[in-house]
Amino acid sequence: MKNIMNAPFLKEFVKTTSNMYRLGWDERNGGNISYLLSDEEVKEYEIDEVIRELPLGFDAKKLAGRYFLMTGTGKYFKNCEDDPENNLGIIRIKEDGSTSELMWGFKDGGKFTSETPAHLMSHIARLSVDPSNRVVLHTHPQNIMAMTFIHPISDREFTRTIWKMNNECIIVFPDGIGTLPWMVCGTNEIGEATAEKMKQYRIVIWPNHGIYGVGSSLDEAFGLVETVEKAAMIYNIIGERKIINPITDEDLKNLAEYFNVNYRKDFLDI
Ligand code: 2HA
Ligand code: ZN
Repeated sequence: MKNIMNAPFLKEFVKTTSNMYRLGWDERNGGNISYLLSDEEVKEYEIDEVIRELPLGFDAKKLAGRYFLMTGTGKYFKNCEDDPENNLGIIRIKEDGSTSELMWGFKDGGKFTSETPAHLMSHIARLSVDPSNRVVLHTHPQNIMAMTFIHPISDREFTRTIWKMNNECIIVFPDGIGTLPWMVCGTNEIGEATAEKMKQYRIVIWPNHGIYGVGSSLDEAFGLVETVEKAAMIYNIIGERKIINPITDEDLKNLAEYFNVNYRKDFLDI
């Protein structure tokens, strides 16, 4: 059995939290990540003893037996790389679906992120449409947050604006962006609403708060979020100034067709 401290998935995970912290996206304890471990990953490392039980407070039966590496509640992204064992944990979902078992980490008595409902419910939703999904990532990027204060909150309108701020966008997320109304964070309700959106989107915006991105790897989930954030930054730089050289709906259609992506045709006025 190998020591988990050397696990490539753990190294990549903590590098991601450091990177996100340095981008200014994860102030204080802002942001959280959950990573579904594969059976091979679990077997290789010493994570087969239950340390203690942690109740979930919602039904995650569909994830029974699965292992998740997660950030801890109240923990800072800034500190994960130097001290993974206190700031992160690995839980296994019990057969009853409403309890989890701590298998590693949260050494100082901590527990999983306050956004665990949104994370696990999003895993369930994404796995139902994409069995390769592994990562749910939540963060507070500056430009996305700013944009949600001044832009209409609708899936179609938000997606259209972002698609038109960078040619890459329709190629990277042809499925578009889901948006929620403002809701109290950390609750089962926002978890359920996020997961509902995740059945059709890989990106969900929480107005005045942040964003969720998902994917089959940390790179993929992070890459989605950074692409949206870059586009939101262009939007904010342009501000009130008149756009005289726009990306048109016709341009978007041509891009999507050339790159052969299955885009939301109903989001274009064509
Ligand atoms: O706990 O990001 O949404 C940190 C958060 C809550
Ligand atoms: Zn948050």
